[in-house]
Amino acid sequence: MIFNFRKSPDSSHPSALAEQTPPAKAGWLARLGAGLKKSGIGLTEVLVGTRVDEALFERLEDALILSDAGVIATQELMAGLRSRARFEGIADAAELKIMLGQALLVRLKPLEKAFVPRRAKPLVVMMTGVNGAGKTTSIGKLAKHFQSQGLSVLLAAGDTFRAAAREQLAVWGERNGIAVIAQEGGDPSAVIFDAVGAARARAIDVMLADTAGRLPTQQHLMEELKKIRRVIGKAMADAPHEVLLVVDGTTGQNALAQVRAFDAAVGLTGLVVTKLDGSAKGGVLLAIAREHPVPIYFVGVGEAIDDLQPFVAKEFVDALLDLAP
Ligand SMILES: Nc1nc2c(ncn2[C@@H]2O[C@H](COP(=O)(O)OP(=O)(O)O)[C@@H](O)[C@H]2O)c(=O)[nH]1
Ligand SMILES: [Mg+2]
Repeated sequence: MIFNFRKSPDSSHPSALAEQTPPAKAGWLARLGAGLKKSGIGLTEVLVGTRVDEALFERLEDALILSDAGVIATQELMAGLRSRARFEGIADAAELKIMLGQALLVRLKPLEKAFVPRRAKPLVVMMTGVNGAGKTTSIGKLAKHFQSQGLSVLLAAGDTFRAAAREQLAVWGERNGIAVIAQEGGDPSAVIFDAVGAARARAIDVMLADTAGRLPTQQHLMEELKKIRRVIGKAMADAPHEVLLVVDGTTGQNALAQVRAFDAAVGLTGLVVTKLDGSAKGGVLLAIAREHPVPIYFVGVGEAIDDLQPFVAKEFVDALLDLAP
């Protein structure tokens, strides 16, 4: 099973998983592919033609823009592709597709980074993002992911705005035998501060802190997020060890604005990109790579518990272009 691969540090890198495709994995790759194919309507169908000519390049350029790759990233990619196709005398669309895949991989590979637990005890992970991005769901999935690696997990219900968010976490905790630190209403910093203390006292391996959704334009809420980060640092030096932004993969170019704003406010260490199963906007990862690169630790490809997987650039590109793995 794929989780066993992650036990030793060397084979823990996601690309170690890319070499083989166990059955469980084939399922979620198919979902990633099915979602991305919606953006691929352009990308794959454009490249079905026979001849490589200017019209094909133009259709490809449009398709990249429509998938939310962004104008600058698209233009750079196209310039490289055109000159390479000319230089190598590429006349066949299938060859061009392979070239495009290579070009995308070169750009997305730097975003691939393995999430390394066990570097601190507890490893304190703060989850941020706008409403509905998938923060709370991702915490549940990550809790399961870490538990299956033999790590103990504790959750902090730092979304004190919505009682439902607390309930949602409590259900998760109950189902998986994980303690959840929560308070009725109150200050999110205080809840998370307490949770760090509890995690230390209980010798927990990974502590995941939920936070309320907020928009980058809501200044006071962004200030609150900074405060949460500072207070975590008071509960444990070096913490938070990870500050993750959860972005909804279907929001397209707006995701880039979120990456910029949350990074400026709290210093992001990584991204979780959710809902790629429903996305026609997979190109936005290219825009992030070009404009404001932050490592992508995990991608979400569905609502079920195993639908959060380490980001592997090669898999993403193969799914985007419908290339056989
Ligand atoms: N299809 C799909 N839905 C997701 C994914 N991740 C989260 N969701 C759904 O998105 C909705 C909002 O998630 P939630 O975790 O409550 O968002 P939060 O406000 O950021 O905490 C829920 O209905 C989730 O089931 C994903 O990868 N794929
Ligand atoms: Mg939530």
